[in-house]
Amino acid sequence: MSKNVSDDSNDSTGPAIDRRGFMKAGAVGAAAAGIGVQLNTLSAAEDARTQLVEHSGSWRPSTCAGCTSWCSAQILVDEQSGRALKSQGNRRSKVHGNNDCPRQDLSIQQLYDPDRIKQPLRRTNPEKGPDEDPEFEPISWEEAIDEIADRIMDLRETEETHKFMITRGRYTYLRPILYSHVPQLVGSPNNISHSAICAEAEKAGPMFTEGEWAYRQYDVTETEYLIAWGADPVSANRQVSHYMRAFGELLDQGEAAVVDPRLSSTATKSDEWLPIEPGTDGALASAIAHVLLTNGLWYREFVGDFHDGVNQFESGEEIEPDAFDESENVHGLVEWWNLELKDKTPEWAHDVTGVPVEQIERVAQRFGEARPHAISWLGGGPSMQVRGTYTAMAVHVLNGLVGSVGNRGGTLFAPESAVQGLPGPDEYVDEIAEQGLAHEKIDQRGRLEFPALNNAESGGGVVTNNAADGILDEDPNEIEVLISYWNNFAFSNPENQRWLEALEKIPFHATIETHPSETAWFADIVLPATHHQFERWGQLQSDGQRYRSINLMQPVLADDPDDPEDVLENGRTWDVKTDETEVPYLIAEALADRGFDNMLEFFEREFPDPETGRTVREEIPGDDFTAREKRAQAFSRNAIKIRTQPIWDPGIDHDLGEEIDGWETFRNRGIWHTDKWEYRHRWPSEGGEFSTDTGRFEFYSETLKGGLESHADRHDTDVDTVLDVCKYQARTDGDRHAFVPHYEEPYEVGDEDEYPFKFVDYKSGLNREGRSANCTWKHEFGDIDPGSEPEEDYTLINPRDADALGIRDGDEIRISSPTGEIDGTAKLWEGIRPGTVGKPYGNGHWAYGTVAAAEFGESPRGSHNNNIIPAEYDRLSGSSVYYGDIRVDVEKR
Ligand SMILES: Nc1nc2c(c(=O)[nH]1)N[C@H]1C(S)=C(S)[C@@H](COP(=O)(O)OP(=O)(O)OC[C@H]3O[C@@H](n4cnc5c(=O)[nH]c(N)nc54)[C@H](O)[C@@H]3O)O[C@H]1N2
Ligand SMILES: Nc1nc2c(c(=O)[nH]1)N[C@H]1C(S)=C(S)[C@@H](COP(=O)(O)OP(=O)(O)OC[C@H]3O[C@@H](n4cnc5c(=O)[nH]c(N)nc54)[C@H](O)[C@@H]3O)O[C@H]1N2
Ligand code: SF4
Ligand SMILES: [Mo]
Repeated sequence: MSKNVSDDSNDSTGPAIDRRGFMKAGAVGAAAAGIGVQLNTLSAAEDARTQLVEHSGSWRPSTCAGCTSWCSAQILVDEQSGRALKSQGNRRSKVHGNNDCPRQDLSIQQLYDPDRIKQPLRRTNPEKGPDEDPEFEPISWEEAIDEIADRIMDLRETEETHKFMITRGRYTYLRPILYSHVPQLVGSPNNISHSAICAEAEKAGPMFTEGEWAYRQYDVTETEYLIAWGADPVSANRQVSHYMRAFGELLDQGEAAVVDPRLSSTATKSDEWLPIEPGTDGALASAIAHVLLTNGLWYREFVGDFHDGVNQFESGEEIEPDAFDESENVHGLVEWWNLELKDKTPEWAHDVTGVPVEQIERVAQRFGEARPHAISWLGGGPSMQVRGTYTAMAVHVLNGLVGSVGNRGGTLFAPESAVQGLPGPDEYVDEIAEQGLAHEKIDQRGRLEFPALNNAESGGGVVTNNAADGILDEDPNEIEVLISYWNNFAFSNPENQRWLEALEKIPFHATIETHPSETAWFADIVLPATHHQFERWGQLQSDGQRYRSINLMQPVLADDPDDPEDVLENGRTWDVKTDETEVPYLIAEALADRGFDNMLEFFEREFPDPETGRTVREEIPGDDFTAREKRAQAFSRNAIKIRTQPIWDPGIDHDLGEEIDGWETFRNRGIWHTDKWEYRHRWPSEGGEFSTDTGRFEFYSETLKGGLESHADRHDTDVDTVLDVCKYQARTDGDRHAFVPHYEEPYEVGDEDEYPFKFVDYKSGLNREGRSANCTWKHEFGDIDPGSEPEEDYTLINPRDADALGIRDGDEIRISSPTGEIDGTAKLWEGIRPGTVGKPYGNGHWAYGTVAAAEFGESPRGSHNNNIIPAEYDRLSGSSVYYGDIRVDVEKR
């Protein structure tokens, strides 16, 4: 893949663009992007048009972060105009190859979106609120950075640096610089990520069984049976680009079942759909485990067997612990059976879940017969619920029973890769910062009611959404200066109304974004961000096909991405900068102007170019702002070279994967692969070890026990009190045992009589997390989601329920919960379980752009699910809750 060396690609960065403030940007459709790509290239292979265009273009690698698959991409850049024409999977990728998903094509619309923020803006209306037009005025980067530096200096001078806060959403692995180093050097513990509104509860499943706080990869091309629980891998979840294609192969050699109250895209292609009552997955999982054991379908090589080889698992019967010889791989099978499973028959589960007995038996039987090549695939649906940690355990533990953990055709983690951590700023932290850092965090993690047991550590994880309450209640303290980036917390958090109030309250807020989001609406300074896929340095990774690939993001629109000047001149559509690197570098220079130079010292000394050894100041001297801007870009490039150095520097030995002979080769490929995951290597019987407290796969979780006990000790109380305060039913003795995977009843918000339905939120196949709302194609092709139609924001209702309510197709309806109400349009559809209503996430923007909103700044397009989803938590993981627990009423308007 050679780099474009065309001479004339420098002179055009696009058509004449309205450079006024974003509030004034007019409505312009996709055509205004001025590019020749039509939607018939969506996800297409290299068709005639592409081939034609290729004559004048070159493919340049970068990475798509349209979802957490983080696919390696190759982008066709037209040499005449310097414009990106098309983006598709990087053919070098061993994870997904040339494949991508339809969302990748939307990235081009995002890049050239005429509603993007094009230059820094300053608020002139001092009042903040949804109805207050910010009246932004354009300012220069220098003015904007100065203003931020002044506000940080105010906090430094009064020694109140803990009143500084950073929020981040999506990221690249250059994230420590702005997210961790900046607050550490300024002196604030308040860096709040979006992780707990994303999928942390899901990680609790593998954590408290295998000791891995991580997502899995699934060996689908080798599997014989797959159960997907509230995950929709051909449309959402992770590594969609790979699974979309591999799903066909899976169906050739095996079977798939989907557990979901909604007929998802994956369910439409599967052998079985189990339309479960929301919030009851734990019951189904326990019943499947019950059938696996009573029918003798566990994988003996992994789990062990009875002394005499005779199966003693019988419904309702306890087992003597020493009747069973556990293998050295596992811990606590008999305890789990005795404490949870023995009475969890398919009949019992049918009453709880509504899934037919025969279907439960059949799916369990087929899953067990496929052992050890059988996958229990956990998504956010069953786990992002008030009692989701236990459901996550109940679902994931099935992989242990059938011996598919780390095994062929099972669930795998990622092999270790050769990237390295960035240098840390410890030596540059001064006394003022130290005292600021000693304060409690604004999300209150670690308090009795928020264990957030990331890696089984009390307060180890974030409680994203609770930071709004922390800000509003000034508990533990007031927040005076906020920098937010790559997130839209005013929209993306459940019961998001609280974030509107919190943002209203913060005296100074700067945000770094591509779009004029709801969050930006409350900002004092808006900084235009580079688009991650086309305009900046960064690194992400993909896991699949037993590999981890390390994927580079680079400013592909520039001819020489290594040259800061070229990147600044030609690599960007507008006057944009990179959140994670350039903005903090410029802030550091401005802080040094004001007498606080620790940050600049750190950036300059610790981030030399690893090839030349030069610091950014040696490379680009001078003190005018233009020199600073170039240094900021050089800093960005150095940071990514440092992060990836072991991959491309032949002087650094590793035996972790591919060998690459230099930076330029790596840059031109844009991707590096680990060696393949070795099956079974973590099994103690094969000389390995799990990362749990016992080193074994835990059916009885000593790891959770340890985490809970240390949290209880910290608060001078006992585990049962912790569980009670945190709204779990589990106790250290009794029916629902705290240390084994088990079923807990859904914790419901709202009274059943008043709110007879359950709400099913889901991700649209064209939602790029929250970021494609202003793409016309997202709306135009809305029928990609089963049950939906183009341009509409439908609420799915089962015809039986609609009939009882007198609601017909297309009727205007109102959906209310204890938290709020939203309007919708009814779509009668059999593919949603009776008693539930479904609605995709992502509509209801009143800002973000002229496509996303009905009238920008005035009225929403469609309606917003987070208005009716209450701010509840799975407190063991800190996660926000979207599923299973949300009761609503539906009426005709
Ligand atoms: N298309 C698309 N893909 C994406 C993203 C995107 O925005 N769009 N975002 C990415 C991100 S950031 C993440 S974190 C992942 C998350 O990916 P997933 O974990 O796969 O998705 P969620 O949206 O969390 O899960 C919602 C699913 O659970 C179902 N569901 C709801 N309630 C229940 C229940 O009680 N039980 C069961 N069994 N199912 C239930 C819903 O119908 C829906 O299918 O997706 C990534 N992939
Ligand atoms: N009801 C409901 N709520 C959800 C979800 C759901 O399924 N249902 N999904 C949840 C999940 S899984 C997640 S991960 C969160 C995501 O929520 P957040 O982390 O808040 O992120 P988004 O809403 O995706 O981010 C949007 C912001 O990023 C900016 N942006 C877009 N591209 C770029 C870029 O390249 N660089 C920079 N600097 N900014 C950019 C845009 O201006 C926009 O304001 O939402 C969660 N909220
Ligand atoms: S699966 Fe996600 S990361 Fe991959 S191409 Fe699609 S949107 Fe981009
Ligand atoms: Mo997410």
